Formats: sequence, structure tokens, C-alpha cells
Amino acid sequence: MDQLKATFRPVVFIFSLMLTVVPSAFAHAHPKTMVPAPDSTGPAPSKISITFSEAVEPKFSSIKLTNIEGKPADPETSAPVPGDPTTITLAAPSLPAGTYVVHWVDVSVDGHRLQGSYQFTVR
Ligand SMILES: [Cu+2]
Repeated sequence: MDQLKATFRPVVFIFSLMLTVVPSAFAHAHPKTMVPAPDSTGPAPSKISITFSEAVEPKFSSIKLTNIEGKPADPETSAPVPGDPTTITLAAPSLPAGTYVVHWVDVSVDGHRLQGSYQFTVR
């Protein structure tokens, strides 16, 4: 019985290693930290910020802000944060109360493109 366990342990170890290593090798840059948080309600933010799970190409990664009808709410263009290749920010104009949609696009350093959107509400 102990012999059997000893034989299986390395197999289990290698299998769990595959589970942890393989997904990250194929990972794309997913939004990890969003400020303001998706579906949150709060005071008007001075900026919109998304930190991705991995470095993104600043030239091909952006944030756009619209109101709930899709009308652009951002005269500024988003910009990468110097020294932080995982974060994109967008200076926000003084936003009146209402619900806004953050549209994001990113191209991670492995060349994969992802996009999505989420909402937040200014009280
Ligand atoms: Cu990828």
C-alpha cells in the first residue's frame, strides 16, 4: 500500500504542476483590478483605471467611457501608466450622476486581443 502511494505521488505532483503551469502559458490579459469597480455606485471618479493580469501593448490597448446610451463621455484618451505595463488609465471629466459604461480593449504582449465592458454608477 505504501509502495503504491510512493509511486503515485510523483504522478499527482506532475499532474497538478500541469494544471497550474499550462493555463498561465495560454493566459491573456484579463482585467484584474478596475477602479471604479464594476457595478459599483459611488462619487464621481477623477480617473478610470484598469490593471490587467499581464502586460499589455500600450498602442493597442485602450479604455473608452460612454454613458448608458453609448454616447462618448470622455474627451481625453486613455494612456498607459509609466513604469506599469499592466495598467491603463483614462482621466475622467467631472461626471454628472448617472450610469456609465467602460469599454476596454487590450492586446497582451503575446499578441492576443480581448475586449469587454462593464458599468459603474456615479451617485
Ligand atoms: Cu494570450
